[in-house]
Amino acid sequence: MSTLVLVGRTGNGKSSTGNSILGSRAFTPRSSTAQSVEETPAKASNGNITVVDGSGIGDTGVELMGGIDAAIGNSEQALSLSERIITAFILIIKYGVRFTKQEKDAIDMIKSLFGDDVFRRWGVVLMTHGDNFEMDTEDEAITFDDWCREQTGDIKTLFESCNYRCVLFNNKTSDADKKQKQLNILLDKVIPLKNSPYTVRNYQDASVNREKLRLRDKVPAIERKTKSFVDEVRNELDSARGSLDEKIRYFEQLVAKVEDHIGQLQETDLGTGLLQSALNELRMLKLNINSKLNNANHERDAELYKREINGRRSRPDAFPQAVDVREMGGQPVFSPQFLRRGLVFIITVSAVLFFYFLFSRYQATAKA
Ligand SMILES: Nc1nc2c(ncn2[C@@H]2O[C@H](COP(=O)(O)OP(=O)(O)OP(=O)(O)O)[C@@H](O)[C@H]2O)c(=O)[nH]1
Ligand SMILES: [Mg+2]
Repeated sequence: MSTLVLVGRTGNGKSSTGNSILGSRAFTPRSSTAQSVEETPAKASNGNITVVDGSGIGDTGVELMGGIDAAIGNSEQALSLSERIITAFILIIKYGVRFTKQEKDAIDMIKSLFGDDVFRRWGVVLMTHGDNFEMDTEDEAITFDDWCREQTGDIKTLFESCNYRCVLFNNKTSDADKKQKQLNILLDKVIPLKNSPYTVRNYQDASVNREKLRLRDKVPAIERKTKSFVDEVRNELDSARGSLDEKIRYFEQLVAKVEDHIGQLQETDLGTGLLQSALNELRMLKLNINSKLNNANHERDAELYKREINGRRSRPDAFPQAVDVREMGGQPVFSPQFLRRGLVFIITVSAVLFFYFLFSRYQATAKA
């Protein structure tokens, strides 16, 4: 029994390939003009082959209907339809179309859903529109295998990653032999993978990938929310009123609020670095508030000091203030001792001069 899950971008030919594998019209391919027919995975079997048409698994960008949550839901459904054992993931891409960034994004998306090594261990690249290949190589003797080996760039990387398990399908052919031959080539590539199929365990191992995918989806919204939080706090910061003490308390509350926000974002980031720019904005804001807080603290210290000095000057016992001045490294100029000693000095000098004057008058009178 083999279970094949067909994944790839919308319109690449998943449903048509499913029908070619099963030899019936089990799935409804879209008409060339219409939009996707199936929007969620569907399953059909024939004999010992089960095919899960993984509709919606591999869509990205504008094709991603219902967002990441829907894509993850589709991957869960594909796993449960497969009865939790998948023999191979068949990546459907179109032959003859440039391998674009969208194709690469689709591959990354499938890796995020099922695990980084999903193609390396269980992947087969199936190129539809084999009829175009036949037309393109009509005049050349080149096999599809040779063509694959000649490729360069991103598509080469893809082929290498699944060890050149590549198959070409023409879903439009009515040639029964051709149909059987291409199916046999596919099954030959799939059979060796049966030894170690993809299980629920592998799906669980990829849960971190899926969480990161969810996070990536939320980044723009988180950044928007952070920006409005930062703007709001900046406004509050600029319009802070009240006494210095009140302002300081307020700034401290804001710092705590921003730190709280940073902690939450760091947890949400899951070490991916996806929220780095939002985190940087918050860190800048924190620096900003801290610098205002420091200024306010200095201002308050200066004010307290001034108030203390003024308070002491205005008291009757203001002189002892001089002691404080000395404590600060200065010298007291008019301390009480200084004044007392000065007074004694002046009185003593005046007394000496007075007695000297009396003495000289006495001598002058005596001579006369
Ligand atoms: N010429 C040619 N057309 C193909 C081939 N395979 C698929 N198509 C056409 O490609 C279109 C899309 O094929 P679908 O099988 O509906 O593709 P899908 O991946 O199931 O698309 P969604 O279900 O919308 O995701 C249809 O018109 C098919 O007829 C092929 O091998 N050759
Ligand atoms: Mg389809």
